[in-house]
Amino acid sequence: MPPLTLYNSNLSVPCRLVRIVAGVVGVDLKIVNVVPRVDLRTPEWLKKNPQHTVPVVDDNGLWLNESRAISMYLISKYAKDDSLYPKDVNKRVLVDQRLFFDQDLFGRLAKIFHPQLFGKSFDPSDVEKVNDSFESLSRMLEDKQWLAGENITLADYAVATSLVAVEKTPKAAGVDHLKHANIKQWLSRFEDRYPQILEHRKGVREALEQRLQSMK
Ligand SMILES: N[C@@H](CCC(=O)N[C@@H](CS)C(=O)NCC(=O)O)C(=O)O
Repeated sequence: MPPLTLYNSNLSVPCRLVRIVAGVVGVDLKIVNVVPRVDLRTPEWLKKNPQHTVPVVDDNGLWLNESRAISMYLISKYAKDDSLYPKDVNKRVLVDQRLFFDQDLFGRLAKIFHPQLFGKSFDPSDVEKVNDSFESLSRMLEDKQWLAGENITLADYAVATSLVAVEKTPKAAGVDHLKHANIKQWLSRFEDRYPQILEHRKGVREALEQRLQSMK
């Protein structure tokens, strides 16, 4: 199978999810780094991805965007079984429910980390919204090993990856998901199962440092 192409930014947490899921299901990715706000706004690119965001995946002419949708696709098409994203709709809906939560969680985190990339400051009231999401996440994990059902699923990969974005939040915001014992224990269980997440955390930290240096 020829490799799929991922249009990527090392600073992008959604790109990390696609790289993680591809690795877990055994799909080779050719990674092409782009600067989305510059490269993806040409008329040609906007036909491929009207949202001008990374990640974008080209699977031999099939153009995909939205990290969670790409992940569902990679698992449905290439995984050896359906454990990460079950075919049984009664199980799948639990994963979907968490993935929609995850999309919202990432959006809330973005309101804290995004302004600094453009030399602006975050609005403190947005930190409260992130903390509200952490409280919800903690309740979801009460007496649970994993986020959706008995086994690790795409929901765990997606939320654990979104939490990598905490690395991008300014220290002054005081964003700390590890204050919640349920989140801390689940994340440590996740890291035991998937230690590569630590490399992605480091990669995002380094990409952020480079970006902030380049703005000086
Ligand atoms: N919901 C999207 C979010 C993607 C996203 O926000 N990508 C950012 C980088 S993390 C981007 O490409 N921004 C450039 C832009 O919006 O022009 C996903 O999960 O793929």
